[in-house]
Amino acid sequence: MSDLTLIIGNKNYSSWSLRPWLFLAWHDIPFEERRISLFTDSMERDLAPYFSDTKVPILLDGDLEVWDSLAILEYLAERFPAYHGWPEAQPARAVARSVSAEMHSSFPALRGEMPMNCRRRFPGFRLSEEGERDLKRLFAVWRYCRERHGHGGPWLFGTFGVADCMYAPMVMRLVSYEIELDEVARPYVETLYRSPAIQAWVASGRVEEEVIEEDEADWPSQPI
Ligand SMILES: N[C@@H](CCC(=O)N[C@@H](CS)C(=O)NCC(=O)O)C(=O)O
Repeated sequence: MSDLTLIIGNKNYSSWSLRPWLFLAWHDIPFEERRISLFTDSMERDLAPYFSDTKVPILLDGDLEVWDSLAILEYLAERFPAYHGWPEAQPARAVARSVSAEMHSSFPALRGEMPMNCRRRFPGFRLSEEGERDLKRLFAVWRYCRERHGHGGPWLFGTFGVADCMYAPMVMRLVSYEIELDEVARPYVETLYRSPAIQAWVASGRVEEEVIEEDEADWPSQPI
């Protein structure tokens, strides 16, 4: 049994929260979900008891606090080894760590221009030149993983793992902003987006009422 609590932000917007939430939900690991409303008057008060500098996600495991989405996923992979968060083969594991770290530290234009927004669609959306460069790199990363390490299943490293959780918010963005996909990205995006865990997240995001203006892209949109 586990005694886990995951503190997350608004499901519509909080891309960082989605990553560890997905690992827990995917594997049916029991956890308490505590949602705080980002960038509201209550946020500072709600997060004050924690060391994580007023940011989510935060994982509580008994007395232990773990913060930062990648660190939480690392912890969950260790805590639940049966789920093989990282690939078993060392070369694949090294690449999975590389692409997860790259997701954590890179793709600034895609993040900035396409904030995660699960409940809206942005028909005709256009990226800047920097955004297009990031997108090309994203597709190259997925192709590299799928072609070299993706045998045995539809996920980046064959079976579902930490790298898929790290890239899940990108999948959400590609769907919301109706980005044209190549032949590797298309089945990957469809498989992840249609999964019950992601659909449950989207359903919760849809009924949230808060609007965070700075996370609303400057492009005409419509509800899903
Ligand atoms: N690197 C951190 C980033 C966490 C982060 O920036 N979370 C956002 C919500 S998605 C947040 O809490 N923002 C509040 C703030 O910046 O004050 C992680 O991966 O967990």
